[in-house]
Amino acid sequence: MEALVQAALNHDRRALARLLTVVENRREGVDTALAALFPHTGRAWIIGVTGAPGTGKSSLVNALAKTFRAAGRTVGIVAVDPTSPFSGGAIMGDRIRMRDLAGDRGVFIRSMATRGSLGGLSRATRDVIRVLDAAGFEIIFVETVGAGQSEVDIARAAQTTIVVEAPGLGDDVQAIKAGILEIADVLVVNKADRPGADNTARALKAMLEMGHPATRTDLISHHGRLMPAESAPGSSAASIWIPPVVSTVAPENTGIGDLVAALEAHHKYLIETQALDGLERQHIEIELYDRLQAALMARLLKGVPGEVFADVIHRIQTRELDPQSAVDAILSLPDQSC
Ligand SMILES: Nc1nc2c(ncn2[C@@H]2O[C@H](COP(=O)(O)OP(=O)(O)O)[C@@H](O)[C@H]2O)c(=O)[nH]1
Ligand SMILES: [Mg+2]
Repeated sequence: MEALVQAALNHDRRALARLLTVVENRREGVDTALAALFPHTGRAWIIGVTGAPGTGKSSLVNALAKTFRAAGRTVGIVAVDPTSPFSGGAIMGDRIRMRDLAGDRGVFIRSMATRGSLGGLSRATRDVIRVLDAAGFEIIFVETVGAGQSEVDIARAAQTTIVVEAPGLGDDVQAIKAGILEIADVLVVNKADRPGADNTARALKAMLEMGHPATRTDLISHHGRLMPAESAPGSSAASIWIPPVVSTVAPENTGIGDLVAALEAHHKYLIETQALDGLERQHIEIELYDRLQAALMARLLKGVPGEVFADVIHRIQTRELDPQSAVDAILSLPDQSC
């Protein structure tokens, strides 16, 4: 395992692929490997790309990766699509879309397998990002389907989050519903070649103006969220970030230059306002609680026999026991180690 970690750190692509499989499937030695890698992490710029299926996320990542590669920067891509449980479909599609990047040693593409729970997926995604970060990829894109809270959580592991919309899907309304606009640092209206794109862009801008009134001095936007000015890291009038709306046609590379400029501006803003540190602290806090929760739950389940749960569930169903009393009873069982 030690040799594998060392080889991955030395940019050995086969070792990197093997290590990612170990990490993703939580094979034996995974925690040791991740611990050895950890001191090498924290250097990459992580860009989340989220939005409804078919809006053009993969096409955009492909165009962005090519642009960053042309500027000499290395790129890692992590594609997460929990809505496609069958390994063939979406992943093959992404591979084909990403073929322009194939053979470029400065790019590494990883499609996450989608088995297991979303909680497990978000943990595995975090670990995979970390491996690519340690291996020295300067920019890491994480593509997720913006369909629910878990995907939003995955997107939150990023420093810069792109929310992708496309005209004609009623996406603007869906976006508000999913609370996904809140996490946007940069909004993209892709498929700008399609009818209705201008309306979508206008609707988004109007919504942003409602949510981000630059004239209000008591609230400022931090990482796409409004918060009281005094509680935002590095707060000052200059630290207001209003997510720009960028129109693109990804397959034609239209608007990609503007999008790159918007991304760079956000990164610069994060660095100059010292928001990057605060953001990392926030991410670490969330991760720590997630891991603690998972570890405590695993420990608890190990100490409580399965029959006990079956019995307790039955007693709740027959109204002999209420759910909270059941929890208290399980936690006070003598043979569980919590
Ligand atoms: N007309 C048009 N089609 C696009 C555009 N961007 C992507 N597509 C197409 O939309 C489909 C879905 O794109 P994809 O990148 O896979 O979307 P994802 O599911 O969000 O990753 C593909 O057939 C793309 O070729 C665009 O800007 N204009
Ligand atoms: Mg995709």
